[in-house]
Amino acid sequence: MFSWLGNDDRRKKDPEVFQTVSDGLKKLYKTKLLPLEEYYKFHEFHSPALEDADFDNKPMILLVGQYSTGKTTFIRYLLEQDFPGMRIGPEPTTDSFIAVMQGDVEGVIPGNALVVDPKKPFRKLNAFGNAFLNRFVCAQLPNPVLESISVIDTPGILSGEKQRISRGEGLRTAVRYNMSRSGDLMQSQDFNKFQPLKNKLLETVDEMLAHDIAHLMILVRQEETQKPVQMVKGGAFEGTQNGPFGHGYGEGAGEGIDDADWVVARDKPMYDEIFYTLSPVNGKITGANAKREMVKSKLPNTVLGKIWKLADIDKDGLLDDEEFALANHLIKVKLEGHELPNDLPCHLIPPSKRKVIE
Ligand SMILES: [Ca+2]
Repeated sequence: MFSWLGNDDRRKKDPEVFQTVSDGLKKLYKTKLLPLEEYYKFHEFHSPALEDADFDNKPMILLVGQYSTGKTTFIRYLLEQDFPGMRIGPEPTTDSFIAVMQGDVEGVIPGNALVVDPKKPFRKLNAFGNAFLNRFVCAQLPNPVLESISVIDTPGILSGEKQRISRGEGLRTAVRYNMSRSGDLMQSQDFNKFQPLKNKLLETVDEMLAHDIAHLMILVRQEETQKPVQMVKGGAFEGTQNGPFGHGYGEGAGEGIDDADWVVARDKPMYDEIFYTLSPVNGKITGANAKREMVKSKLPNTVLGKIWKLADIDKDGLLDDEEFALANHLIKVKLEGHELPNDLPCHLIPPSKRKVIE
């Protein structure tokens, strides 16, 4: 008589063990949600049942918009290459729905073949009829971007009457067809005989939402941490993980890293004024005079020592006006709470000394 208690406990102790999130979702759908959908004829009134392909396929991006807004150009930019069936131009060019997907060989699969392929998530589109399928193709090609996502290019949406007429009305026909089909279905149903409430089916779904899905969410995080970290390839950010969004990029000692001008030059006139009060000889001030000024920052001697080493670029024990400005710049960086670099980054080296260093 306490079977409900036993049931519930067992569930908490031994949640279903799944290898991957998509396997888990697939199994949960088939064992817990699908029976409910079937019982209430959800597939007849609303949408067809999900198939394996709906779980196994990559996330899909559908690009929708006015014609000539650059939808196809955008896809080409993402892929960094052309795709079969691609047409770009000022006038309505893409006149079909093109599913751009990963494939070992480059090629185009027509819509009629796509809707019978159980590995592709397009089988339900069969319902839209030939008018639509004639305007639906899959462009297959090997591409690293497509290993993670699929993209669907669509014909531009037309507002003008002239263009609308000159184009096929596949989509419009398909929508009309589906609306009349659902109308017919509703009429043929006897709502007095609609299935009575079956609590067990609802409880199963409740349980799935409360326990199984929660368990899968943990698995999502695990899968993500196990993924190899993708490094940026090529360009100024080669080898970094987050490009310009990496920790500390462009801040503190990294400020001015992308600028053509030496970042220290911005405040150099201010530092120069102090420099000329420190009795420079042949354009350089002594360590003792520099120290007198630098301790005013109240930074600990260990930090100032590090700044001195970074700033005395030619290691002659003296600071010229550029080195002194650099020392003050580094003091500012430290006072603003940033870390000091162990080696002076290239962009902080005064331009006049860059040749000396190389
Ligand atoms: Ca020096």
